[in-house]
Amino acid sequence: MRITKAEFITSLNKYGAFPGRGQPEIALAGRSNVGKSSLINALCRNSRLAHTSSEPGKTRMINIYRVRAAGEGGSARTEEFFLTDLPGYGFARASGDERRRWQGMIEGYLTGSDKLVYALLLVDSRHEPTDDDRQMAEYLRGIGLPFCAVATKTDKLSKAQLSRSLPLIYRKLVIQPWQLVTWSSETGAGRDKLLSTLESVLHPAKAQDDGIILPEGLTFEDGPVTETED
Ligand SMILES: Nc1nc2c(ncn2[C@@H]2O[C@H](COP(=O)(O)OP(=O)(O)OP(=O)(O)O)[C@@H](O)[C@H]2O)c(=O)[nH]1
Ligand SMILES: [Mg+2]
Repeated sequence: MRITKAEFITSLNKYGAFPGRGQPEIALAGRSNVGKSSLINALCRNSRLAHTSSEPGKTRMINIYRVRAAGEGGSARTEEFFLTDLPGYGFARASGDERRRWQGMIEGYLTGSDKLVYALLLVDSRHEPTDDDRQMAEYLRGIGLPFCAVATKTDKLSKAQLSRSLPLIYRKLVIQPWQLVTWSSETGAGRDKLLSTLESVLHPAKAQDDGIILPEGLTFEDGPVTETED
């Protein structure tokens, strides 16, 4: 899958679902500063799409991006889906009230959006996931939303360090190795793998043809197959 266009659509500043336009939504969740907004920019190859910051707590609302993609190999198929950038959790300087508001906003979106088909749970590849990360993984399993983990900022680790770090992530999030993508927004490492994961989520039937193994929790019968004709 090749991304041909990506644009910012809106910020949701209240609880509840994004009205959407029938296209599937994929949410990005993770601690503040883990690199959610940077991932959107690197995935879409547009550094000005989502605002990023070295200060945690940059994204305070649910920001929605519309992405248009084309199939590989000259396929005429194009499709649209939404990436939703959720505010980061675990932001130490946020007040109790603010944390509760963010939690309400994130949970309201995750449970209220019937077009939400998948989530990316980002964790920092350099650290063992926190209790908050584990809770988020459990929450996603609890609501039955398929997800994969994305271990970010791998450019900051050597290969040896990364191979020591990954088992801590599998264990803490209670996931299998194939449910994780290693990622760097700096170098683009992991981009192809993440794009093919997203394609298999959006196009289960095509994935089946190609012999792709779906993320756990999804069957080939599940999920929307959105074919738009140009
Ligand atoms: N070296 C490196 N730095 C990264 C990477 N991804 C993000 N960063 C840096 O990490 C910081 C936080 O990135 P953001 O993308 O703003 O993080 P976020 O998860 O959106 O944060 P909130 O909006 O606060 O929830 C920024 O300084 C980024 O430049 C990466 O893959 N490698
Ligand atoms: Mg952000």
